[in-house]
Amino acid sequence: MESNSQYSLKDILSKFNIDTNIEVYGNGHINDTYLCETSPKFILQRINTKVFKDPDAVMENIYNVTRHVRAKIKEIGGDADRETLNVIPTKAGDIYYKAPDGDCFRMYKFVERTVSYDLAERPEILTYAGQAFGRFQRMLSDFPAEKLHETIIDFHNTPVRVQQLRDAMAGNASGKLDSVKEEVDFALEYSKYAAEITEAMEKGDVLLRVTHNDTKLNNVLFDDVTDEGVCVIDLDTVMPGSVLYDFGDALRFGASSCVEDEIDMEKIYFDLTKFDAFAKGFLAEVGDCLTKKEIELLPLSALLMTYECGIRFLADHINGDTYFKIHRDNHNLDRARNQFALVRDIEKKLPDMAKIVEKYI
Ligand code: ADP
Ligand code: GN1
Ligand code: MG
Repeated sequence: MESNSQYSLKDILSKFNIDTNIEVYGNGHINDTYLCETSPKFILQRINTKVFKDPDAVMENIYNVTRHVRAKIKEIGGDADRETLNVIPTKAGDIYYKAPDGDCFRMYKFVERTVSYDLAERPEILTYAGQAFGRFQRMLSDFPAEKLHETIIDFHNTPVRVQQLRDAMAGNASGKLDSVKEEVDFALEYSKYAAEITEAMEKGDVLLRVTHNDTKLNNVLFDDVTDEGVCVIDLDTVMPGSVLYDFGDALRFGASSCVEDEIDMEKIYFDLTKFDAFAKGFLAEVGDCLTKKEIELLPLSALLMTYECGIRFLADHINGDTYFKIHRDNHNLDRARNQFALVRDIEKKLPDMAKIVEKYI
C-alpha cells in the first residue's frame, strides 16, 4: 500500500509531532497498524478507506464512544489511559490526519503491559474476554444510538451477506468459481439459517443496541501478568447492532480449537469448554438485560456469525481478494473452509450450548 503513496510515514508522524522509528504491528485483517517506538509508545494506523468509505464518520464514532467509556471508567476509579483507546490529536488539533492523496491516519496511545491472542490456550482467557466485551457493551447501554454513524451498512445482516456472495459468484472476478463448488454448495445450503437474527429484530424480539460488532479475541488486550481483559480495541464498527452479533462473533474466533486459517480440518472443532468460559464472563455482565428471544438465540448466534464470516471469506476469494488482507494464495478460501468446518460442528452442539447458557441466566 505504501509504495503508491506520495508521502513517507515520517511525514505522517510529524503531523502528530512524533519523530521515531516505526514497525508494522499486529494481526488485523483491515487497517495498517504501526508501533511507534517512542517512550511512551504510540500506535499509528492507516485507516482502510476501501472498507471504511467515510473516515470522518468512523473517527467521530470512535471519539464519542471513547469519551463516553472514559467517563464511565473514571466514575468507578479505573485507569482510563489503559482501559479504553485514547485518540491522540494531530498538531493541528484534528482527530485524524488526511494526507493530500486521501490516505487517513490516526494515532492512539499504546496500551502498555498487555498481550493479544489469536488462539486461547486456556479457557480462562475466554472468561476474561467475555467480561471485557460484556462490560464494554454495558458501558455503552446509555450511549445515544442516534449519534452513531453506521460505518458499514448491513455489516451483520446475514441475508445481505448471502446476496453479496451470490453477486460475487455472478461476477466471478477471480475466475475461481468452478474450483469452489463444494464450498458454494455448503454456503447456499446453510443459508437456511441466515434470517434467524434479522427476522427476530424486525419483530422486536431482539433489540437494537449499541454493539462492538467485531469481537475477535485479538480485539481485546489482556494484562500480561493476570490475563484479565484490559482494553477493548478496534472500534471502527461500533454501531447499532444486536448483542447476538457480539456474543456469536466472539465465539466464532475464540471458542475454536484452532486459529482462523488452520487448514487441517481434522483439528478444527468448537470447544464447549471455551464456549462455557466465554458465556460465563459475558452473561455475568449483560445477562440480566436480555430478552427471552435473545437468550434463546445465543447458541445459534455462534453458528450464524461463523457462517457469515465464512461466506464473506468465500465471496472475497471469488472476488479476487479485495477486502481482507491475505498472506498466501487461497488464504481466504482456507479461512472459509475453516469457518465452515466450525459451522458443522457448532450445529451438532447447539443443544449442549443451550444447557450451558441456562446455567448463567
Ligand atoms: P484491524 O482493524 O486491522 O484489526 P486493530 O485496531 O484491531 O486493526 O489493530 C491491530 C492489532 O494492533 C490489534 O489486534 C492489537 O494487537 C494491536 N493494537 C491496536 N491498537 C493498539 C493499542 N492502542 N495498544 C496496543 N496494541 C494495539
Ligand atoms: C476483520 O479488523 P479485524 O481483523 O479485527 C473484519 C471482521 C471479521 C474478521 C475476521 C471491519 O476483523 O468483520 O470478522 O476480520 N472487520 C471488518 O477475522 O470487516
Ligand atoms: Mg482488529
